[in-house]
This record gives sequence, structure tokens and C-alpha cells, in this order.
Amino acid sequence: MTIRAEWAAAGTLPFLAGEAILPTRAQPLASHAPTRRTTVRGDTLRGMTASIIPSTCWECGTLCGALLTLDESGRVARIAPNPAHPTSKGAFCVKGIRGLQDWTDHPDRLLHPLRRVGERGSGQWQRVSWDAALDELADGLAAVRSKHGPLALVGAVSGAFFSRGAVVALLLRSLGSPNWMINQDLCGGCRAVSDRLTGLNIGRGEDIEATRCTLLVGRNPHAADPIQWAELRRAKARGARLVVLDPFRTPAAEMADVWMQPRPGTDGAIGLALLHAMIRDRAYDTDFVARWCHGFEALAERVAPCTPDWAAAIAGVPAEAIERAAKLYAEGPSCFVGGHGIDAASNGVQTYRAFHALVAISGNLDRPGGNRRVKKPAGFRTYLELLHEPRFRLPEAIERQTIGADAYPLWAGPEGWQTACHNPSVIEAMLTGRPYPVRAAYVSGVNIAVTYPDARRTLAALRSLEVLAVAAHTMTPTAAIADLVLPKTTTLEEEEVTLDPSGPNIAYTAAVPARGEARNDLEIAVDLLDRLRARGALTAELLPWRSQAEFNAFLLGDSGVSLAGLRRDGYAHFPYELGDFARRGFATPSGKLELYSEIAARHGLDPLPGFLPPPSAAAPDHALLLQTGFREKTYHHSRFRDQAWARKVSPDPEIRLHPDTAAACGVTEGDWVEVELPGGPGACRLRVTITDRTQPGVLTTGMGWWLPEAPGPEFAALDINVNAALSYRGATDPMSGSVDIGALPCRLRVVHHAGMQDA
Ligand SMILES: Nc1nc2c(c(=O)[nH]1)N[C@H]1C(S)=C(S)[C@@H](COP(=O)(O)OP(=O)(O)OC[C@H]3O[C@@H](n4cnc5c(=O)[nH]c(N)nc54)[C@H](O)[C@@H]3O)O[C@H]1N2
Ligand SMILES: Nc1nc2c(c(=O)[nH]1)N[C@H]1C(S)=C(S)[C@@H](COP(=O)(O)OP(=O)(O)OC[C@H]3O[C@@H](n4cnc5c(=O)[nH]c(N)nc54)[C@H](O)[C@@H]3O)O[C@H]1N2
Ligand code: SF4
Ligand SMILES: [Mo]
Repeated sequence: MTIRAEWAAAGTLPFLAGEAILPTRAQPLASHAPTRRTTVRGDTLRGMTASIIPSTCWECGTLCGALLTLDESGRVARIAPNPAHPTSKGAFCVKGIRGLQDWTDHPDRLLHPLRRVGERGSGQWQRVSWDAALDELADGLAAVRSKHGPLALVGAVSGAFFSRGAVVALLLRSLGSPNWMINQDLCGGCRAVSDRLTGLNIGRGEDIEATRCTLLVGRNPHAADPIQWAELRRAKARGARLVVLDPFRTPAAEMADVWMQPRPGTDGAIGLALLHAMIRDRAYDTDFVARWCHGFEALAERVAPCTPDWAAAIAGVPAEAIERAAKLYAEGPSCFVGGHGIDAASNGVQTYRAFHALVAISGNLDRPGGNRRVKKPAGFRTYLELLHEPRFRLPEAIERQTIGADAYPLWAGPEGWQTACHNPSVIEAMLTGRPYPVRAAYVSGVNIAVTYPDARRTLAALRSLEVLAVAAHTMTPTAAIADLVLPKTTTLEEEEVTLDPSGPNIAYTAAVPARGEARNDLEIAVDLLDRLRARGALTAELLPWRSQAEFNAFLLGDSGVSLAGLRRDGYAHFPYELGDFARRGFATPSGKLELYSEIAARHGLDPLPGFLPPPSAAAPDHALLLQTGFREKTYHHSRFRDQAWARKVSPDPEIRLHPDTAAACGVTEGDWVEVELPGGPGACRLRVTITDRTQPGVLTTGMGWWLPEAPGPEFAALDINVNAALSYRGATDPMSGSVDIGALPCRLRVVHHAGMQDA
């Protein structure tokens, strides 16, 4: 039997099939019990006694307040919004209501460790005990470490927002490797580097509730963030203004006072023109600039030629719209909301810097209705702070060898934002051994075979490793080629605390006992480190906590926020001070907001915001531009493709074409087309939707597609996944190392007309 046929024959892998919920491992529920437990009798629970506990949904970073209804066995029977939550106020989405629960209870959920018995990717697995799995993994990691050195080990995880990022980083550091990968080159990294260079520190603190004008750039809260969407609608209803910059006519664009529809990737020019208009009209905050901004004169000189007419010609937006946007923003208090649409681009940091300079010179910082700086209770530790604390770090000489730190020091390594690696360089290192060999990976809670550009190459890189272990919930295309697959807890089974800067709150997720033998990242790391210690394979002891409870206690520190209080309420709102920079200054070399960045200058990078043309500018003959990553309400990236409700709502990977484009390409609604980048790594199959919401010539698609029911080990990740067509080796942002996932010149070919019968 061929490998593909074997996977197909296996269908739903028999040993994964529906199993009773076995609360074997986690602590008994009583020890998690919140001090206030409401008992309800509901017919939806078939007359059983149920209790409701407050929690937070962290299926995505929005962190909506949630209420979990537990049945008598302690299982989560229902997830609902918590209307009493101070930030979400009852906002929620279908992913939180359906996705997380179905994901936790899914019949195909991985419940036991699996060891590969056939070739990589053959789909032949043997169920093994945790002890056997961890012994084997420890043997493999120790062998690679002694053969190639600690730097040959990498970890991969989605981000450092919740504990798994910090845990995986500290696991690798304990082994002597600074190499851990996070998604942020594809998500939020450009914004973060700009924010840090400028010194703003404004992650998610926009005060839409009190603003007079929101400037929404490359953000689609209607799909991505129900809390922000509700806030924008409330603001609009009370007469606040909304300025939207988006090539797609989103629901926010339809609600806007000014909607600018730029050519993809040209927002930086508009940002500079907004600065130009505000400086020209002396509509900025002169006192604030004099007291708190560094390099204003240089910025003014830089943007002097960047007139609205100049930007209009680049971006295809009327100059009058830019003028009107500048005026509305200048009237303030205003807040800037930047999204993923201007991040993850080879000009992403410079684009963000233009808008961040706007926040700075308008003085809309830590001001009601503006952008609030990140606040936290004194004594509380965020994961990001922890990763930067000297006692949790490797010697600088080792950190300097983090993959990508030489080329992108503001991103990777000791000076980098999260101290992580530059992911495209890691894939390169796996395949080429340069700058040094990477031979083993531990991947947890990230589906990199689907979500990184150039899926074929990512798979080849992972397959080339001597050791690959993947911790996952279901058999994803990433897990399917591993040597060991470890069953992970879902967020319903993890008790976590984190800072929610939009509240600001300390967010809390309640936990129920894990299904099967699933373990959380800390439990896996602790047991693995014990084995590696016994094998003499540790460089340092950098993960001191033995349990999640200890880790949570450490994070809460002496902040005054207690776990008991969090268990009772599901969050902790804390008092904070606006304008505390007046006492402390800003975290930049000058102690001011740096419009002119001394750090960028020191690294030989452009010290001022500027406009870098998008990749499409280099290929003017390519009429079609591909935009990827448009969010769908039903899916979170690559998640939930195994859930019937989601597939019913969004059955196909859509590509949205303007009617003029469709006519020019001879394409009709429902056709299947192949999209390819010139010189790109491959094609991706997508299904056409025709809509005038997108621009002529611009093709808008989502991301994250694979099909659990398709033949493995790829499960269609090389067919309908847009990252099969994208490259991870194109132009990179000189500051963050991000590649472009939009504004990509492409071509399109019909592979199946909607009306045609299958042969
Ligand atoms: N339902 C759902 N919600 C999610 C997610 C999900 O997968 N599903 N993912 C979560 C995550 S991790 C993230 S990062 C966020 C992302 O959510 P957002 O920050 O809202 O980002 P996107 O949805 O990628 O794109 C936002 C808008 O940017 C526009 N855009 C594209 N290119 C350009 C451009 O060149 N210029 C401008 N001005 N706009 C452009 C798109 O048309 C889109 O309307 O969503 C989060 N929320
Ligand atoms: N072309 C293109 N590529 C993109 C993007 C794009 O717009 N265009 N967007 C980028 C962005 S913004 C992001 S954030 C990344 C996302 O990339 P990923 O993080 O890889 O995406 P997900 O599919 O959300 O998550 C993958 C895995 O996370 C784990 N996971 C899911 N839920 C839980 C949970 O409850 N608990 C734990 N512990 N683990 C869980 C599961 O194992 C799941 O398979 O993709 C990026 N890739
Ligand atoms: S937006 Fe949806 S998935 Fe994200 S935290 Fe809120 S309810 Fe959960
Ligand atoms: Mo993201």
C-alpha cells in the first residue's frame, strides 16, 4: 500500500477514536474549585446539577470573559460569555462558544503519546506510555546535543502570550540553546519592533470607549476581535469619528467617516503624509513634542516632501481623503488601532513607525481617548519580562548565536524583542546546516507545516531532522511527520494567568481535568528536564517551577492579585496611573519617545520612519496582487477544520475577486483556481467568490487550510493551503526580518469551472 493509501485507509485513526473522558491525571476538580460556585439546574443539562465558574477564553488573544458550565462529572458542558467582565462586557464569538469545546471533546483528539513505528509520515503509530515517550525524547535530544552541540536543538511555539511560550524557551535555554521559534515574524513582530524603537509601549491599550476619533489601519475587528468591534460600534453610536485604511471594504470601512482604500502595502506613504499634514498645519501637540519627543526636527525634515499628493499617487487614495483623515485625527483625543494588515511585510516596521510617530506627536499617549501604555500591577511578571530577566538567561556569548541575531538584532537574540529566533533562518539552517546545523526540534501548540510560508520547504526541513517531537491535540500535518506525538491539554484544561493589557486586567483561565493522558507544557517540560538532567544534558537550571500552580504563584508575585480572587471572579481589574512616564521617562536611549531612533542608527538602520515600496512595486507588469490571512469568523488560523459546524459555515478556502478581475480572468463564482507567485515554490487551489468589496486586481484569501479527512501526512496542506504558494525567502524587513504575506504579485489559472461536471 502506498503511504497516501494507508493514511486514507486509516481514516479516523482507530486508536484515537472516541474515548470516554478520563480525568486521570489532572488534580481533582475540588482543588481548582473557585470559592464562589453557582449551582444551577438547567434543562440543557438534562436536569443534572451543574455549576458555573468564571474564566477567560484564550482561544485567541482577545481574552473574552467566559462562564463555564460544568456538569456533575466536572466536564465543561457549556461555554458562554460573561456579561459582568469589565472589558468584554459580554462580547464573545463562535470560536469561543463552539470551537474550544468541540476541540476538547473531539473524538479524534490525541489522548496518549504515540511513537512512530513506520517511516516518517507513514501514519503507523504505536501507543506508548509517557515514561517511554519522554525517555525516548530525552535520549534523542541528548544524543543530538552531544553530537552537534546544544545549538542544534530548537523549540517552536506560537507565541509568548501564555505560559507555553516561556516554558518552551526556558526548556531550550536549560539545554543550552537560545533557539526557540515563535510566530511573530508573521504576526505582530513589525508592530512590536516599531513600538519598542519608538518607546511607546502601547500594546492593545486603545481607549476606543472615550475617543473622539479612531484611526483603524489594516485591522478587521468584525472578524478578528468582537470586543473591539463592539467598542467601535458604541463609539460610532455616540458620535465619535472613525477613519479606516484598508484595501478591502470591511464592515468597519462601511461604518467609517473616511475610508481610504490604498493599494496593498502602500500604507507607509499615507502615514508619512498624515505626519506631513499635521506638522504643516501645526496641528500636533507642541508642548508634548517639546517635552517628550526626540528627533522632531529630523522627522519634520523627513516628511516635508511627503505631501498628501505624493502619497495619493503611490497609494491610489484621493489626497483630500488624507487631508480629512489628518484633520479628524488631529482634533483628538484620538486612538490608533493597527492590525495584521500592515504587519508581516517587508516594509512593516517602517509602516508602523509612521503611525507610531503620529501617536507620539499628537500626544495621544496615556490620555483618555488615546492609546494607553501597557499597565500592570507592581510585583506582577509578564512572560516577556521573565524572558528578559538575567536569572532566566544564557550567557550573552551564547545568546548572540541565536539564529538570525546577526542579521536581525532588533528581532532575534539578546537585544531582540522576545529573544527568539528568526524563523526563516531556522528553516534554512535545518536544510543547509548554515550558520550551523539544527538537528532536533520540539514543537508545541503551533502548526508550522500549515502556517509558515513555503509549506513544502517547512515539511522538508522538519523531515530532515534527526529528532522531531510534536505536542498537539489532533493529528495535524506538523504532527504527522514527527517521531513522537505528545497529547496536549487544551485551554479548557490549563489554569493560567496572564496580563491582558486591553483591560487592563490580569486574565485567568479556569481548568477542568484533562482528557485522557493529555499534559500541559510545563508538566511535559519538567519531566523531560528531569530525564535530561539524569543524562548530564543540561547547561543550566532555568525552569525552577515543578507545577503550573507554582509558576502562577511566581507570576502573581507580591502584586496583591491572588489566585483565590482570580478563581472567584475570572479576572482581576487593577488600579493604574495614566501618564506615569512623567515620573519614569521612556525606555529608549534618550528617555523620550524616539521619532529618530538612536538604536536603529546604532545598527546602521534608517533612524527615521520612511516609505519602503511593497514587493508589487518591483513587478509592475503583474496585474494581480495576492493578499493572504483575511480572517474568517469560524476559524482560528489552522484550527477547527475538523469541526462540522465550522466546515458547514465556511466549507472552502475562498479567494475573493472583484467582478472586473473575474471578467478579465474568465472566472465565475464557485470556480476552483490555482494561484502561484512568479518564481514561487508552488501552487495553491482556492475557490472563487466574486465581490466588489475587494479592489480590481487584488485577490483576497484567508490562511490555515488543511483537511483532516484528506490523505496524510499532508492532509491537503500542499493543496489548499495558501502557504504552499508563498515563499519564506523573499524580501525581508531589514529590522524585523518579516517576509511579505500580502501585496504579492501572482497569477491565476482556472482548474475547475463551477458548472462543469466531474469526469
Ligand atoms: N476569527 C478569527 N479571529 C482572529 C484570528 C483568526 O484566525 N480568526 N486570528 C487572530 C490573530 S493571531 C491575529 S494576528 C488577528 C489579525 O486580525 P487583524 O489585525 O484584524 O488582521 P487581518 O484580519 O489579517 O487583516 C485586517 C485587515 O487588513 C487589511 N489589509 C490587508 N492588506 C493591507 C494593506 O496593505 N494595508 C492595509 N491598510 N490593510 C490591509 C485586510 O483587508 C483586513 O481587512 O486576528 C485574531 N483574531
Ligand atoms: N500566509 C499567511 N500565513 C500566516 C498568516 C497570514 O495572515 N498569512 N498569519 C500568521 C499569524 S497572524 C499567526 S498568529 C500564525 C498562526 O499560526 P499557528 O500558531 O500555527 O496557528 P493555529 O492554527 O492557531 O495553532 C496551531 C496549533 O496550536 C495549538 N493550539 C490550538 N488551540 C490550543 C489550545 O487551546 N491550547 C494549546 N496549548 N494549544 C493550542 C494546536 O496544536 C494547533 O494545531 O500564522 C501566521 N501565518
Ligand atoms: S474572540 Fe472568540 S476565540 Fe477570541 S477570546 Fe473571544 S470568544 Fe475566545
Ligand atoms: Mo496572529
